[in-house]
Amino acid sequence: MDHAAEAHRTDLMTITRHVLNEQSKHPEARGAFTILLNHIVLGCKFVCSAVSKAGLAKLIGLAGETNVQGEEQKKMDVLSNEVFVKALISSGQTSILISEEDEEAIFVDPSKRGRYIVVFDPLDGSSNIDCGVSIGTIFGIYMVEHKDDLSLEDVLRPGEKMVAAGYCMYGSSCTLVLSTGNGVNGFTLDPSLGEFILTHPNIKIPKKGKIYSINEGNAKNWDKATAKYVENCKFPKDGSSPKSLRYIGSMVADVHRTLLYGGIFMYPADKKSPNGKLRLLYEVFPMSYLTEQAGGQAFTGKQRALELVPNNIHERSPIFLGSYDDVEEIKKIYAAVEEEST
Ligand code: FDP
Repeated sequence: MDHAAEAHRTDLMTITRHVLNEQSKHPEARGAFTILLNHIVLGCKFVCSAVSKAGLAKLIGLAGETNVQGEEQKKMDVLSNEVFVKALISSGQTSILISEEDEEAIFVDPSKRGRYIVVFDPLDGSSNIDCGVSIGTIFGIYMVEHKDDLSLEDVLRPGEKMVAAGYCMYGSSCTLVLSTGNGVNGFTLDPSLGEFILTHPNIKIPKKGKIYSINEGNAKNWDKATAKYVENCKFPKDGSSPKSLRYIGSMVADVHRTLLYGGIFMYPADKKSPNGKLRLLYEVFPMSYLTEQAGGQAFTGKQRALELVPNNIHERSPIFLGSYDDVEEIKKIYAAVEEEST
C-alpha cells in the first residue's frame, strides 16, 4: 500500500482550513476574513443545492409566478440574491454590499458592520438556468477605507485594490475558485461531506492557449481591432494552427475553462454597446483579479482592467482576459490600430 498517496487522500484540505493556514501567515489577522468567507461559502452551497433541484422543485420561472401549491415563486436569481445578502449581513463582517440584483448599494446597519465590502453577482449567466448549463456566483472583496465616514467612495475603487475575489460554478460539480492575493486555488464541493475540498491547488493559466471565446453573433458591430484579432485566430498568418472557438455564454463557465485550459475570453466594446456588456465591479474586476493571479492578463481595449476607476456601481466595461501571450497579441493589435488612426 502506498501510504504517502493514502495520506494525501485522507488529509482533506477544506476551504476553511486553507484560509486559516493563510491567516496564520498574518499575525495581526483576527479571523474576520475567515468568518466572511464561511458566509460566502454558505451562500454558494445553498445556490448549488437550489440550482441542482431547480427542475424538480419548479423553482425556475418568473418572479411573481405561482407554483402548483399556489405559493408565489421566486426566480432563482432573486432567491440567490436574498440568500447572499442575508448571509453577508449576518456575518457581521460587511459594511457595504453591491449586488447585480439591487440597483442601490446596501449600507449595512451600523450595529452589524464589519471591515469588508462585498461586490457580487449572485447568479451570473442566468439566461442559461432553464437549460441546465453551468452558471455561477462571482464576488470581489474590498476592505473599508473610511470606517467613520462610509460612502460609495469606498466602493468606487480600482479592482487592484480588492483583497480577494472568486467565483463558484454550478456545473457538473460545484467548484469554488478563490484568490486572496496569493495565487489561485480551486475547491470542489463534496456533497456527502458538505465541504469544499482543495482539488485545484495553485492554478496557473497556460502562457498561450488554443481557444478563443466570444459571441460571434455581434461581429457586425465589432471594432477593427477585435475583428482583426478574431480573423487571426481563424486564419493565423504565422503558419500555426487555427484556434478553436468555445462560447458557453455564461461568464463563470467561460472564464473557468480559460483559467484551466488557457486561451482568451472576450466581451469587447462594439458599435451597439460602446462599454461592452459585462459589469465592471462584480464581473470584470473579480475575473481580472483571478486571471492576473493565475499568471494571465486582463485588458479593456485601452488599459489594464484592474486599474480602471469605476464611476458608478453598475458600470460596464469591455474585457479581454486570459493567457498572457494571447492578451499580449490583442494589446498589440489595439496599439497598431490606434497608431494607424493618428
Ligand atoms: P447572462 O446575460 O445570461 O446573465 O453578465 C451576463 C452574462 O450572462 C454573462 O454571464 C455572459 O458571459 C454574457 O452575459 C453573455 O452575453 P451574450 O448573450 O451577449 O453573449
